[in-house]
Amino acid sequence: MHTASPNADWAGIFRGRRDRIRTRTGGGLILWMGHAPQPRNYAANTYPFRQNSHFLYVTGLAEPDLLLLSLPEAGRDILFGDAASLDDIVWTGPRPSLEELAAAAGIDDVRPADGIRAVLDEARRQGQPVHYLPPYRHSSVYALSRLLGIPMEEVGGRASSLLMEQVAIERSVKGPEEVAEIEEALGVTGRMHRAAMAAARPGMKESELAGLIQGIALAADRAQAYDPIVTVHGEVLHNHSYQNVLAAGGLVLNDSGAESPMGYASDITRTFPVSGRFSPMQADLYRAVLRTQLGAIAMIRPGVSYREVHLGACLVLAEALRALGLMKGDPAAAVEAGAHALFLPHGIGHMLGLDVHDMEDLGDIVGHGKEKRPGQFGLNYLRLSRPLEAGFVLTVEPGVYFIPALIERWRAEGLHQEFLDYDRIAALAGFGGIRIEDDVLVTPEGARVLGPPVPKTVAEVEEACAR
Ligand SMILES: [Mn+2]
Repeated sequence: MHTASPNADWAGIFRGRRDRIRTRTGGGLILWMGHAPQPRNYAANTYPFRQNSHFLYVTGLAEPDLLLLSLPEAGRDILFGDAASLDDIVWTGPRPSLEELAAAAGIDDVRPADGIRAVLDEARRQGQPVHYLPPYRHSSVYALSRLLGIPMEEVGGRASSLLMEQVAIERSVKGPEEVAEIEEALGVTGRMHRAAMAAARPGMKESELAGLIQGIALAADRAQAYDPIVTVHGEVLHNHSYQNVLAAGGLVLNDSGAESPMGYASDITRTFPVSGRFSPMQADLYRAVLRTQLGAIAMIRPGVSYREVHLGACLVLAEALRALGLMKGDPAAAVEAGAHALFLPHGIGHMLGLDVHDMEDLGDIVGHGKEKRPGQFGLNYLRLSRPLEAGFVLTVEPGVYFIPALIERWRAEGLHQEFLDYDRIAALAGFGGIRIEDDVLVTPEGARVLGPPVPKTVAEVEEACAR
């Protein structure tokens, strides 16, 4: 059971979420699939358990092997699960009863797990639709196939697009209790980032820094919201190996975040000098990224699309890179052509919530609505492009990367020569990458950067690295 934010009426909040989604889905049953434990190398040796985020959203229950059925009538939800056996209690200790779990989630009706088949069979006999979300774990595909009597290969395609849309709408706008969770997680995350800056030394391995920051989360009894990126090769966007040695004069990119007690993610990136002081070129490029990030945050308000924010930020970056002699020509024309994507091939950010890429399992409807994704290199990686609404929580994470393979390819193809100074760019091929990322709430007036401040200006970062 959860322990956070004791002042919030969580049972009422969960019931409200279920009722709104039920009403908007308009008839039929909704089958909410909780996660089963995931075996690692044999059945009893499992990965750390993480509940399905949608199930967490409508129940708050982080225990494995639970299913929830929302019936069409208002307020009627049934929690299915099995009480702990004596063996379970001997090996893993006493657990809250299903009745206690249900009460914490605002559910009145609790039944044994095998009782769900009868309810579903009856619904199908009456011709009622059963809505469910697209599963992304094989165990859920298998369970849905058995429960609904449909072949496994058809389970994904028969997921309810109506339910997907309604869940996306409901989960996109964060309530104050959710923002509080994210900010709570950011408290731990801020400590992780400060510790990495203070501890980095030439000769250390990336794994030592990665262990240090994960230890801070573990000591606070928190999971990582995702595998942290702690690397001297910041230009590898999702680099998950920790084998390199920190070299004097180099940079470290740290993209890491803890989860809150209720499972909300935080997602912060900072880039800092191994030796504690940026070189002049590092400082120039760092300031270019920072100006881009602050420019993007200043553009955020309800009604503006995140695609506009992305393109506006790219223009700030192109202007800064032209001032540094890496780009040339008209910055607006360069951005329109997509030339800046050599340095920034990803989107400016994504939704954040119970998932670090919130609801990415629901596909493009979350970030793009009914619009099609753009095809241009760079723009095609946008995770979020749709108009913003108050209550959205987003990451704002521009970067500058020198990706040798990409530079070589573009240069060989003569791509965007009128906007790129390839000689100067090639000279920086071993530079690595810089990214600066914060988590931001869209407010009625604009935007608020969430959580306690993490060192961000050149002076603040060097101060935090001081020894
Ligand atoms: Mn991110």
